[in-house]
Amino acid sequence: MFTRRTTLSKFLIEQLKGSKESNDLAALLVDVAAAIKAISAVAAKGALEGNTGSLETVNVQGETQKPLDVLTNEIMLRHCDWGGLVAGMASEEMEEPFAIPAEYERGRYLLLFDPLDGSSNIDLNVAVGTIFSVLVHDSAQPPQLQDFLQIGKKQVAAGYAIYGPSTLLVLTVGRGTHGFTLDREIGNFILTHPNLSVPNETSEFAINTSNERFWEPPMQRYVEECKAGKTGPRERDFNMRWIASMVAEVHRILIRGGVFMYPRDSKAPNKSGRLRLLYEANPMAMLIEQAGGLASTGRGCLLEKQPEQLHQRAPVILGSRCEVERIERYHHEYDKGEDQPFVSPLFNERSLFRPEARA
Ligand code: AFP
Repeated sequence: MFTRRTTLSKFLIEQLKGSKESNDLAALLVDVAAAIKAISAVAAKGALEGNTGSLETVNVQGETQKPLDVLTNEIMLRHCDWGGLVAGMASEEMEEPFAIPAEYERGRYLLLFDPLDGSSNIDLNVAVGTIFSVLVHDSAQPPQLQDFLQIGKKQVAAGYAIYGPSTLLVLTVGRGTHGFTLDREIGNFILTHPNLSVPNETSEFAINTSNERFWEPPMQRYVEECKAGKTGPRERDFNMRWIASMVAEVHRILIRGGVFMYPRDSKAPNKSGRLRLLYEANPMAMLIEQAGGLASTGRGCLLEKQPEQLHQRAPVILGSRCEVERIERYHHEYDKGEDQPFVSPLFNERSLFRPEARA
């Protein structure tokens, strides 16, 4: 049984054979996988190692840091800075890009990551993850901030780890999206979910509906229609999920389909969305599109959005193709003044909720 299993290293060597990206990319992804194993081990210790609760520090995003935010960031840096494979790194937890220490060689890749996505879930023992993206830096000079600001289409690899009942690493090097489960006894990631595929159709959506009043009308229209189910224009019932951990939402979509939305809203008018373009949106968009799904800002291809800042936020709508296309259409119709917002039957003329009906 063991001899037939495909390990991550074997898989990467085979996938990258003949590709423009050499064995260096495989070696970097193996370093990332080693960091993920270490993060999986510390996350699993939970309160035993004092890894719950909050610190008094605030990161560049203005969020209170958790002990594991700091520790996992350090783990990612230390596993990847020494091998002569990366030219520089950037993390959601650090204001500026990380320069490779002078004693180490620099390579041709830029590694960008969110070391612990969904960290507000840590104290609840709910699934969290690590998200990463790899870009190319073809220059002998150390990278400047500008070098990290590449569109998502330029990623040569992207992936995430999900720390749940088991630890999985899901990645793409531009040849499909594949999942590996960590065999803890042996210490290897084993290919268990080859060629993940997002179904075109779905009846499941994920969005934080507590923000509904801040959304734009096309998003309100889409969600109203889903909630109306069989009695609405969609003529079928939808189910909703919200885990508040993007890795867990994207993982569910890669396994059984669905649509995930963190759209533009007016809650914080100076930010265009909640999720970070370079550390969350772009890598997840690449994984979803490599699995046959679609990723959009609502008004265009997410992977073509030009980043202007390292910690820039972006609207994210991704998952099953038919739903993402529908949401894009609703934005389009709204922008052209051609939309027909849906009014739920619960609020129409015969509604029980009409004030006079309640009086
Ligand atoms: P944290 O990493 O700060 O916990 O944020 C997680 C996240 O960026 C993403 O994983 C979730 O989809 C989203 O935030 C949840 O946000 P809400 O606060 O709206 O639930």
